[in-house]
Amino acid sequence: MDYSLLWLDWKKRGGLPPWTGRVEGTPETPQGKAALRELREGLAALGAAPGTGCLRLREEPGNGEGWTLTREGEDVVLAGPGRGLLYASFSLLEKLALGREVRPEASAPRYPLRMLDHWDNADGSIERGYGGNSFFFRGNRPVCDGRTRDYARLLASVGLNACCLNNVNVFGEALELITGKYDKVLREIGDTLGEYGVSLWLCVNFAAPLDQGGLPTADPLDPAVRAWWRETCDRLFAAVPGLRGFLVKADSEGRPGPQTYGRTQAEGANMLAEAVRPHGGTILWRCFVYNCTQDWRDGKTDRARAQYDTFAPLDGAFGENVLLQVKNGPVDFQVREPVSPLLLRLERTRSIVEFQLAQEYTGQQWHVCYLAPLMKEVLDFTGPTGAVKDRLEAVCAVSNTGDDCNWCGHDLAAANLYAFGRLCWDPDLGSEALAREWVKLTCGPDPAVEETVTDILLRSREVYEQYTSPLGLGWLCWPPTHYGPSPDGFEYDRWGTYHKATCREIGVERGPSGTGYSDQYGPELGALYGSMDTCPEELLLFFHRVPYGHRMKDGRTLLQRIYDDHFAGFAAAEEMAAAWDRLEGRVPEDAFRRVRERFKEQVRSAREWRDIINSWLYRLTLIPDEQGREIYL
Ligand code: GCV
Repeated sequence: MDYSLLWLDWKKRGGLPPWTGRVEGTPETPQGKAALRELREGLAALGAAPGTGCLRLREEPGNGEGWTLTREGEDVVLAGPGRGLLYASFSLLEKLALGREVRPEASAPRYPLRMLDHWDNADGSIERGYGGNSFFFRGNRPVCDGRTRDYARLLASVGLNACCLNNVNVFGEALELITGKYDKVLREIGDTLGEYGVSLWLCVNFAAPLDQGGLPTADPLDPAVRAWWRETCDRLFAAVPGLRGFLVKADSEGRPGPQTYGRTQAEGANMLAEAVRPHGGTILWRCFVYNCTQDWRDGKTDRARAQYDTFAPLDGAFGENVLLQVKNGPVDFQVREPVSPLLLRLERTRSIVEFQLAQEYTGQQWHVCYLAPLMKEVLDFTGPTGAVKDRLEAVCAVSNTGDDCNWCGHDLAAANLYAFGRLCWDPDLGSEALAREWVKLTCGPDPAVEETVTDILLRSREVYEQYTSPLGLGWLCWPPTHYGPSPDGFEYDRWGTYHKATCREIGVERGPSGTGYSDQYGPELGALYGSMDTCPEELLLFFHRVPYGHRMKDGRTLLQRIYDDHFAGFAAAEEMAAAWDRLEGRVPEDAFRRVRERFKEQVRSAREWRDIINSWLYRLTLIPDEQGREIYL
């Protein structure tokens, strides 16, 4: 095996309870059987020895995911349907591995759909992938092998239950995934994932009736198009029993969609929903719809507004088996954005929030950036319509995995995968607790390692934010790769992501006197965000065009705050790298070396960010740093 098992690499430890020596039960479902196997193998690896009592698995009928743990005399009983037993087993193994007391409890997931989206292409590359190539596609075809199974185990171990195999941008051989050509291997993948309770999803091309079906149109209201999708789904769902539905990127960044035919997003989504409905299928319809050919001279169009403006008026028009998939922020996975107002607005439409574990704009898995705090911020965000986490039906994230030996490129990026799964099961868990758990499960019980790595993880997002793009401004990165600084890179381009910096002020005004974006939050939040005086400072430059001399709450000018953040962020990156160096000999040698290499790059890049952003603003303003630190002309 040329890859690690991440947190599932159970390590021998003493002091296991006596009932762990024997596991009994005769589960009948594939998931129940997987639970039994995981427990037997996991307990043996943890060093369980024969003792008094035993661990019993009691499989109950049904397809639910909840489970209970009770004591019966000297025995411990895990009860639930097969899928529940699977989650119970991993939870128990984790507790034992962490040395925690095992107490009676009941657990059930908060969301029925907890999903990872792969942006894997059929040719084996991964769009915005930073952990190697695809392990789902090799040689321009899907593959099912031992890694598929280990991946399913990893997902199940943190409670994830769905995975979308291919990139939302569907091209090349991926167009054939629904045509019958790959039914056999898709079935194998579906079954392998299904053994671990993970359902299979595919991204489809909205224009497939035209591109693959040979029809003259893909108009969602055309009877022949509707019939084509129905027949395609009838065949596909019968051939691939693990399939649960489609994820669709339509009318987005050049992808075809209903707009071409003058139809609404609801008409497009509902047409597909009707085709998958007889098979119990669901359509995940992405809301990432905006004008990506904006003229930078056009000061009226505000990309941040686009998704709400398109979808809010359609609330209630979507079929029951449609979920609108909404990115966590209104623009695109920047290190800091406000919560998407669409997530607060939809009332009669089911929704799924989309996070991005793939660190496209957050350091590309060369920089540490622990994303649990960002995800918590979104899930816990409470507006007049309640907390986001209570309004959602489902949660998904763009996966950060690939075929690298450590799955994620950066060893510490696996913490994001772990925390994401756990938060989907229980959004009330805390970022710090999850970080600590992940460190201990991955690196063992050394307290120095736990403290150091937890501290690095918890600081990492803020540090990244400090040395890159300040106060919600975003988009100062190099356009071709989205990595490294290039403050004017996006400025005169078509993406609708502008800072409009002059010698006096910076940012786009999105309050009532500007694009009016803040009004999408309703009266209370709209007023909060809409005024520079009340807008939370960390989002000041997302919402407002601000003079450099604007006084921040602590009395510093905006410009000085930006300078300070960049100096502090770089210093913190150096500190984190030094802290990691002190762990030499305490973490496995290969992981130590890999992470040290990544830190070298992070420090190099952080210095570049600091100097380029500070110089850019100094050259614009000619206002020096109050502390006289070096800024380059
Ligand atoms: C998969 C951003 C990324 C694209 C991505 C797109 C999306 O624009 O840069 O690579 O496409 O988001 O989420 O669809």
